[in-house]
Amino acid sequence: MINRRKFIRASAFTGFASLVGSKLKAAGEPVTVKGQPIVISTWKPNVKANKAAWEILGSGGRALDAVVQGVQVPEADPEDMSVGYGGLPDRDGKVTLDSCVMDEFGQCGSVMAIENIMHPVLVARLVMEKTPHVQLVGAGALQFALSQGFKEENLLTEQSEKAWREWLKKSKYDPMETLHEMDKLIQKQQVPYPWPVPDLNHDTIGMVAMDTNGNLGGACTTSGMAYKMHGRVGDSPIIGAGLFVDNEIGAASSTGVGEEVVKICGSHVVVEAMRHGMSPLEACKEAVRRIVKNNSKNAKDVQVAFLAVNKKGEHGGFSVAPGFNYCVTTKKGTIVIDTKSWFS
Ligand code: SD4
Repeated sequence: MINRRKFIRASAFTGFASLVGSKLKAAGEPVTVKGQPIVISTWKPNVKANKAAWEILGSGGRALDAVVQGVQVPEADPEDMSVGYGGLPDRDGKVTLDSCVMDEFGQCGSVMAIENIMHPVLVARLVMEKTPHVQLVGAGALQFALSQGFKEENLLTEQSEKAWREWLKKSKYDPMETLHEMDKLIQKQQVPYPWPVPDLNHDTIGMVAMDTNGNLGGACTTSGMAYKMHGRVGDSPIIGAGLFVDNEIGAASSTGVGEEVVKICGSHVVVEAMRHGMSPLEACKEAVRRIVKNNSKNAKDVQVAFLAVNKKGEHGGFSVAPGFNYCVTTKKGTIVIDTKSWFS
């Protein structure tokens, strides 16, 4: 946990985008941006994931390979209680994972509610590459993983089990109430992470990248909302909701209350807004606006955040409630950006 606090902070990041922008071809033509790779990911603890992704991107590798390598970092980290190994379980005490990938050809794959596999992102990639399908769920996803040589592992750590047993005492699934409790704690400055669940380090990873060939790729992976109903699937593994990549335009990903993201096809909205001329920041704000509109009575209590990158290498993020941040890595290094939000 201590390492997680050692992050470089920044409130703005400029310069790089304009360099890249000057190399763009006329509107309408396929755009190739040489030489300016970039990777961005949700939540500041994921600077470690960016570092892993950069090992590939920085040496000219493919965006898809980079993001798949990057998101495996939190998947394998038992301290990260919202992704992969050590992820908080559902209400029945089972760790169920959601994951997806999408590449520059518009190909994609995902696994939903898969159990006992530490790196669901690798299985999602194989669904894309080796099956005629896009999505595999639950037992079928596990069966496919095993057929590809993956080994079953217990992903419920002592720490996560303890948190679950504590939750069982009340057995109340209420993301809104959790958020309020978190707000109180933050005001007392007791916790490093503003949102959401009681373990204090909820940080589903959505990661999108552009490589030296100007190609885009993305991955999103999570253990989902803690103490969810068994079988619940969030936005993260749903193409168009938790992740969307269009190699002509840009890529986007989301984090937060997945149900709200699914209802507006969030990441797809962000990419389409960029297609119609919005910057990544404006596009993320447009998706947030739709979520706020859908939740007119309680929008303040529904945390959702988006991040996006476009073909110029510009990036942006925006959230419903304050507290979202994202990591950006380019040749210049890594920074963490605290985003603006709809509500203050
Ligand atoms: C979900 N969107 O399962 C995920 C949760 C999340 O940071 O992103 N948490 O709904």
